[in-house]
Amino acid sequence: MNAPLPTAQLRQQLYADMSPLHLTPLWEVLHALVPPRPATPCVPALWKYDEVRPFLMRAGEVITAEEAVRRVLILENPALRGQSAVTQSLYAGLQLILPGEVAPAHRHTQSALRFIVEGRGAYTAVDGERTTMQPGDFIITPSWTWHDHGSEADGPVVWLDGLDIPMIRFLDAGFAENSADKSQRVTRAEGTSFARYGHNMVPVRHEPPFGATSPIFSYPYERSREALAQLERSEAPDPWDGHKLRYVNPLTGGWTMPTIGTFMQRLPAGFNGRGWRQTDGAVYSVVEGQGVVVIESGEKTWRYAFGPRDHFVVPSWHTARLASSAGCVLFSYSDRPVHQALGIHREERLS
Ligand code: GTQ
Repeated sequence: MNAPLPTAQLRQQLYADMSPLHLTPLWEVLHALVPPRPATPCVPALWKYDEVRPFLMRAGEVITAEEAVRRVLILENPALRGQSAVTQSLYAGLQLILPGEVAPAHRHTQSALRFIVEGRGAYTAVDGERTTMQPGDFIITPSWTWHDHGSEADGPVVWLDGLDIPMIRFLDAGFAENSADKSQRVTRAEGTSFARYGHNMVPVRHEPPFGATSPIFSYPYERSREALAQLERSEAPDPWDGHKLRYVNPLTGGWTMPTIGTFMQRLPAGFNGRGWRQTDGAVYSVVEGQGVVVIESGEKTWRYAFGPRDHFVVPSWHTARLASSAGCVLFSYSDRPVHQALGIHREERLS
């Protein structure tokens, strides 16, 4: 009689025998599938604008906006190379447009934001209305709206593109098409959507033009900056965030887009913030001033000194704190609307 095989061997035999039927034992992977806390593969990263800009300008020499369709350098999370992702759910890139160029009209189910980083005078057109870009403006391209970009500026214009590309890929819900027209025909005067929806009033009879997305597609920096400056004069900063506001859809009070939440915050001079962590990984674009972000996870610590036009990413459930000796303004975006819609958003503020 043969001795019974050891359990470990029996298990390995079972795995091997059932593998051709595409069957896998849960108990070997359960811990990783249902982790006690988020264990993102993403890592923190910083892109210094001074280091990135020369490559953007070189891109401007080797390809036109039209040829590239979108002349963008993707900010890839160092731990997700090749995936065109800055976090598991979000995309970030820096787009360059040079004087006289056009990035041709197309539309897609992915939602996009533009945050203007350098230069002024380029435009983006959304469903027939153009908006001129100024540094610090937050502009959105709602899902499935026609959009093209162009420039009548006299120098390069660079903006941060934030899209939900990895999320839509995950859902296998991406559609796109190109327009027959390179540039859209302008059907509404610039400023129309802001006049209709941007002043705490809305037209008496209206249909939300962009479904679940805000009807305002450009939120000028002038307004956000003034609001934050006023708050800084009139009240104490939040110990974690400084003075932080979230951009809203004026029709609902909710997020400007269904998949991406956006924020702008002012850290007053001498701010030394407390740490927090949240499930939504966030991308930051530094608008003005200087500061430091310290990010921690497990035994690891990252410390980034940042200045204007730098970008950094704080991954899910990493502890972060912000400090600024001279004061600064930060724009950021994350997938928080999705976490909240699913009822899984968590945030912890450390004392
Ligand atoms: O401007 O439409 O960075 O479709 C990536 C995909 C920008 C855009 C990106 C896009 C766009």
